[in-house]
Parts: sequence; C-alpha cells; structure tokens
Amino acid sequence: MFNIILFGPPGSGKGTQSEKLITAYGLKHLSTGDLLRSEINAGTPLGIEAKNVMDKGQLVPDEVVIGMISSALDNNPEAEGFLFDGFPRTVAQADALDKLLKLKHTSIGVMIALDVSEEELVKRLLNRGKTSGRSDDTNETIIRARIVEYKSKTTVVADYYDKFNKVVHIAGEGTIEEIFAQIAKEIDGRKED
Ligand code: B4P
Repeated sequence: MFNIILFGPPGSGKGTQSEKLITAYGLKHLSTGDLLRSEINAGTPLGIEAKNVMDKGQLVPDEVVIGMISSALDNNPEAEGFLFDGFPRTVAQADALDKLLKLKHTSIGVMIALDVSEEELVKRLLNRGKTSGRSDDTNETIIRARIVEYKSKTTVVADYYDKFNKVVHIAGEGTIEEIFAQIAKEIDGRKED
C-alpha cells in the first residue's frame, strides 16, 4: 500500500492534481473538502455546522474531519492506497491520521507540497468562484482569511512530516500537465526506494 498526502494552500491545485493522480496510480481519493461539501448538499446537521465555519474561511473542527476520514478508511478495505487531499490540515489531524494508518499496518509514503504565490491563489479561487457555486470562493476577504488560516494552522503540518523525511516541495505554477509530471516523477522515485 502506498499512501500520499497532497498538501498546499487553498487553490494550489490539490483537487486538480488529485483527479489525475488517482487515475494514474489507482488510489482511493479522500478529499475532506469534497466530503464536507457532500454533507452540505445533503443538508445534514454536520453539513449545516460545517457550512457556517467554511463560509468564514475557517477550518472545520478536528474531531469532525477526523471522524469522516476514519469512516472512509473503514469503508474502503480493498483500497490499494489512499490519496489524502486537503487532509491533514492541523497537527492534531496528522497525529490522528498516523494512528489510524498504523491500525491498518500502513503509513504515509510521501507528502507532496504544492508551492504557489498568494496573488496567484487569490486569482485562481476568484476565477473558480465564477462557476463553482462555492460561497467560500466568491469573496476576496474570505479567500484571504483561508490563506491566513492555512499559514497559522496548516503550514506546521509539513514540518511534522519533514521530521520523517517525507516532504517533497513542487512548484505549483505552470501548466497542469507540467506540474503533474513533476509529482509523478517524485512518486515513482519514492515507490522504487
Ligand atoms: P478544500 O476543498 O480542500 O479546497 P481548497 O483548499 O479550496 O482548494 P484546492 O487546492 O483543492 O483547489 P484547486 O487548487 O484544485 O477546502 C475547502 C474548505 O473546507 C476549507 O477552507 C475548510 O473550511 C474546509 N476543510 C477541508 N478540509 C479540512 C480539514 N482537513 N480540516 C478542517 N477544515 C477543512 O483548484 C483551484 C483552482 O485553481 C481551480 O479553478 C483550478 O482549475 C485552478 N488551477 C489548478 N491548477 C492550476 C494551474 N496549474 N494553473 C492555473 N490554474 C490552476
């Protein structure tokens, strides 16, 4: 089993590259953003609570996202590997993920961190907001709040995995194909080790 974390600020290309990676490597895609948005669309109590937080550009409480990931891992016993997209976003989430994977006798193979400048992130998200219908993508103040939240709570997650020599930084500006080729090269190199 080879498990990957796709890491980076909002709008860095995590969702975009995930779609290509799951096809190329036969991984099960687990995006906490997508899982939360399906709860919102279904109008569940969890979705209603999550929407309030997401619309302010803040992170949903750890116990909510950890619970979602735990169920998703249990529901996919046949998976040949997982691609975690947008998770973990706090050190508490990273710690919980390591424990959950240990129970399944597996671990994280690599964290791919996408580096993109702040102005490019804002531009991409405002652009996506024109068609995505996502309320967290249409307002620049909320987009900038998401970036602040990322800097204060999420960047430390890369330091956490760096201690285990698992982080690879990739320049996330360029064409989607160029970035994918760089990511694939790193994954192939790590899988052969
Ligand atoms: P997510 O759903 O994870 O999404 P995201 O960070 O907004 O964007 P992503 O990085 O996937 O987007 P992409 O670049 O692909 O999070 C949404 C919210 O959910 C969070 O703010 C938080 O509230 C909550 N949440 C989720 N997970 C959580 C967790 N673990 N803990 C707590 N809260 C959590 O796409 C952006 C745009 O860029 C697209 O339009 C794309 O087409 C474009 N793009 C991509 N690559 C490009 C390139 N190379 N060049 C030009 N444009 C590109």
